[in-house]
Amino acid sequence: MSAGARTNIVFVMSDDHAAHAISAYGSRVNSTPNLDRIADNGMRMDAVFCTNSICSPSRASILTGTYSHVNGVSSIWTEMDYRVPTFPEVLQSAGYRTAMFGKWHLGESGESLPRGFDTWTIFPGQGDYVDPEMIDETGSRTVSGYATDIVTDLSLDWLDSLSDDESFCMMVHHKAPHRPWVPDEKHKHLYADGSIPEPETFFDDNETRSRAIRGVHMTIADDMSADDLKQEIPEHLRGAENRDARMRWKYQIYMRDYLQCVQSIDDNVGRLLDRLDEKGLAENTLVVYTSDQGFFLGDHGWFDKRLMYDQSLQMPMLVQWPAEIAAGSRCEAIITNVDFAATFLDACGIDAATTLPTSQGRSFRPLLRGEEVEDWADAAYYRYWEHDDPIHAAPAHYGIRTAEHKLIHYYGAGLGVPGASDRVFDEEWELYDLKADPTEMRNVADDPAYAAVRSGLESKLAEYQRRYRDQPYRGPDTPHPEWGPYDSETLERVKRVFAR
Ligand SMILES: [Ca+2]
Repeated sequence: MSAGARTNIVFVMSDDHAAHAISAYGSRVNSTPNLDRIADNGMRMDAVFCTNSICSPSRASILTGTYSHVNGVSSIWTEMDYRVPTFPEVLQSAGYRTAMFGKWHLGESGESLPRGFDTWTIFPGQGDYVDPEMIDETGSRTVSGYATDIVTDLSLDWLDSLSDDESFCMMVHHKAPHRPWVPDEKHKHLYADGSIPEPETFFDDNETRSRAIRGVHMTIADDMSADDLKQEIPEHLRGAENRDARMRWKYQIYMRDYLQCVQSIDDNVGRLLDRLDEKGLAENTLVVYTSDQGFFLGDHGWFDKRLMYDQSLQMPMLVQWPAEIAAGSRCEAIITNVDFAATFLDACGIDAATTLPTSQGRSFRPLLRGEEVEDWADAAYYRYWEHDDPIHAAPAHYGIRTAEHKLIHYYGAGLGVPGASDRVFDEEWELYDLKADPTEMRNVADDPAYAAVRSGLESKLAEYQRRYRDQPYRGPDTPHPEWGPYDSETLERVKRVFAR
């Protein structure tokens, strides 16, 4: 087959990069000219949502096209076990050259390592920013340099090794800008202290939210540690009376480091785009830039993710594919990470329904071409399983997001998921009117004026749970029927990590 006959895929995914730290999305805090190039060359997607806002589960959903309750990767303490297959396995069996570089975070036991790739080189676990250890099929080694550069170098070398007649799928997974936000030396002059605007919801008192949410350990003021900041908190900023000043001081350091990490991603995406241009591959290559989920950048006073509010729920998604996508286009259709696998196979001319029958997603290739799809989903279903983990204390919940509203049910139990606690909370609900209240400041779940809206959304939630074969909460003593028993080794590993 000659070059250009089949579509290539370059999938670049960072870790915890929120859309509101990309200038193509109107960022107030930074500028990302190379990421913006993808949007200018192609499409900015405005309503792409993760289905479980945390690293490992999002990655498993992307690879398999399934929800956490189907693929079994429900928390960061679960691993890929390939109970359902992945789209790279399908592409490889269809003759594609396939590669995976960077953050895997789906386990390093023999059973959980990458499959379906001709070659792979990954960080163990979360990976390190500087001189990281990396593993491949031959073992482990330390690689000198900065992680984002290294992952890009590996990717460029592999691209150069391909012959002209080979179609390929390359997954480029950056560690950045995940905690602990260690920038490259060459970006440390950027974002001078005090220069970064605070979000408008920075001092949200979360007054109308559920009790479980008011108890999360994700506040910049009280939960961001000296380790996170790489320095001690000064004496004059300690204590309850100095909370606001302490929060402002921490925010500047946190965001400076985070945005400096993002800047390295932007530089390196530029290198990758340049190479595709130089090699004449750009026209027929679907280039995707996304992140495994969003992140709170001081929004509502928080950092981290997990929750169903938009800053965490939304995945940035910029795509270029000149052969099919009009330059400078936009898409507002609701899409989830479960839809990626079917779409990528479709883009390569492969029918997902027959090759990846376990997929729960739907190809959005027609939307990339700018076509209207009359019966496209009008909501995204979400479920966070890692209930009340000892570090973040974020409650388990599920919910539904439409273009106008968001309904969330904090059902308050871990149901035996690895990493979840066995504390049971009261059941609580939240409802947000995204048109009247786009920053989700006012929970109207119990407002009589929204009774009909809530009832409609509860029906839609039930409909989507049936569609994706998930089960509603039936009490703390009724484990989810889809869960297989987790092996004792996994459970022991969870206990060891939390004991540290
Ligand atoms: Ca992540």
